[in-house]
Amino acid sequence: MTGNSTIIDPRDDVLGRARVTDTPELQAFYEELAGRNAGAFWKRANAIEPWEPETRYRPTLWRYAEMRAMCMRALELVKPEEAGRRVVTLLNDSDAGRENVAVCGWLFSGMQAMRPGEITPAHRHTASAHRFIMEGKGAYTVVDGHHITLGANDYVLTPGGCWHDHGVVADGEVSIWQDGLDIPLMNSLETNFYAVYDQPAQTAAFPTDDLPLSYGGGLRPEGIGAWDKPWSPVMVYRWDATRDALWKLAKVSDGTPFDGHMVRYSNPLTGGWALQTMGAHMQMLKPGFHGQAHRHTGNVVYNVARGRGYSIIGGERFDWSTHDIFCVPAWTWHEHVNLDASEEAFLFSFNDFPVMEALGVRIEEPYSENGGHQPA
Ligand code: GTQ
Repeated sequence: MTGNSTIIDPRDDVLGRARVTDTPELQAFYEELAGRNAGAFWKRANAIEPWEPETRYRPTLWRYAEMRAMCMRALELVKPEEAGRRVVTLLNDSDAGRENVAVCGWLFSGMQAMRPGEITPAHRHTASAHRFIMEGKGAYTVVDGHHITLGANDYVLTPGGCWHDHGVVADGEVSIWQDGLDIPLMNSLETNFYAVYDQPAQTAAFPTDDLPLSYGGGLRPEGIGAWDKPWSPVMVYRWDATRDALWKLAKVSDGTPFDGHMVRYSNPLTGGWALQTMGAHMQMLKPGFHGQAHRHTGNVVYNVARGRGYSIIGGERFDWSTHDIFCVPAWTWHEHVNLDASEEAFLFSFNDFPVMEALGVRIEEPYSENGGHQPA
């Protein structure tokens, strides 16, 4: 934010916007106010109440080849039982990102790496987590006693307050996940509690994969007791089923001009988001797809599930390929392009839209000029 009493935005030159010119008397007054833990609102009014959202975050991209190498270094250098979680944090390329430990806006993200036979000790926190599995074999997570197996491109929930520990079976392969958490939101709200479990790992209290097998097919099981949690009982959404759903959708629909074909990882009991604070999507861009630009409130972090292309974010081009990660900050124009002429591109993404919706501030605008495309 820039605090300034001089007019910068020409739109501010109207009644109802702060237009006070500094004088020596005012300067002295401002100093007196500052000495009393107070300030003159008009001095910063136009920055405190901008005409439209002004994000402090920048579009940022992390190349998988580089970040994967960083994860491998972390594997060599620290043990998960010492580190708690062996996570390489993704920090937005901005002061706000570094200060708030945010990938973008209200969202934290990190890349978690585990070797076969390793476990990440059980703990819980108020912050919710969800994860997108980038590579590996034999990974699993245990959430409140539910043992969930994980494969590449699966999406899994760890709702706030649930005990969770993770691991990779001894005959598995090194696994790398992208974690998303609402830590910046919980810390801003000053509501984040943390606790460690009294054993390193939970004992499974239910049959393996009981929740996805019970609730995963869009058919709701009868007679096994009501699900009374505010998150989706599916818990894990499999890549094959997600990709097939998009292929089927493309047979009967043209998709959307901005996002191509897109599915939400939803709570089948409500049709809403799978978690209360964070949402997630998988979208498919057909070969040669060039989406139109739009912008919206809320922040989005993308993981290229498969393919190659680019996105223009705030007028800047970011080329991407499989498992690159990039973010689109709030109210920033963006459009996606699949550069492959014969293969679909798949973009996984997670967002803070549930928060925007709960507060009635989910707002979207299409880019109306130039056929819907930002200037190159
Ligand atoms: O697995 O709960 O990437 O607590 C960062 C903090 C993952 C987790 C992260 C966490 C977790």
